Amino acid sequence: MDVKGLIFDLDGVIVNTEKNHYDSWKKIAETLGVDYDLDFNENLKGVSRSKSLELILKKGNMTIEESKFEEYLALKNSFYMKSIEGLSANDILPGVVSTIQKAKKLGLFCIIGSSSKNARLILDKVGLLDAFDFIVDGNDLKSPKPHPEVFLKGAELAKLNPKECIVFEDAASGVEAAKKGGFMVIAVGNHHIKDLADAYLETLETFQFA
Ligand code: B16
Ligand code: MG
Repeated sequence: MDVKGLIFDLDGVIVNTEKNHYDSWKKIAETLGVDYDLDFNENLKGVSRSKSLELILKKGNMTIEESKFEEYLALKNSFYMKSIEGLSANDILPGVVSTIQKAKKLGLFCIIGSSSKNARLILDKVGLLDAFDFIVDGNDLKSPKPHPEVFLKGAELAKLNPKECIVFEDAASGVEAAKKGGFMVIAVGNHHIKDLADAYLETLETFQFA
């Protein structure tokens, strides 16, 4: 395959922020009286903020009014914002910086494909906002993961065909999105999705440019 672009998911691939999302959703679930654990959290990885709350409500067999729904979304984001106050370059996951540097030397596009509406803020905090040629995030999407829109938009911005890109993902919804879009996808750092992707890496440190 003639690879011309690398598309990286953000939370869980570039930065170690999945723990922050987990802690914030756990607090919301507990407020709602819904059991929340790491296994259930796998369903929320890569999924939009509102879809995540829908899944928690469904688990608890609950419905709430629209205004309450919006309040919980805002509350979750305020917990999350508080938890990432101290985020810095120390939170960049292993192998990320060297992979980007190598890709640039080889003339490959580096693209972010994230469901998060906070993607630019996170990248700024860790000093990687200028490291990517294109950023597609939750603010740009009509259909979030597992729909392929996020990755198709990223490839399109670089004028690339999906077959010319590799997607790196840590979530089942992201792997599904990449596959639906016709991308090769490498799962990173999450054993739960090892068998869903085309390949698996414990960290980006072991990524080999062919
Ligand atoms: P926000 P990714 C996703 O980011 C996270 O995996 C997921 O846990 C989160 O709910 C979603 O972004 C929305 O994030 O509330 O910040 O808009 O993994 O696609 O980079
Ligand atoms: Mg992710």
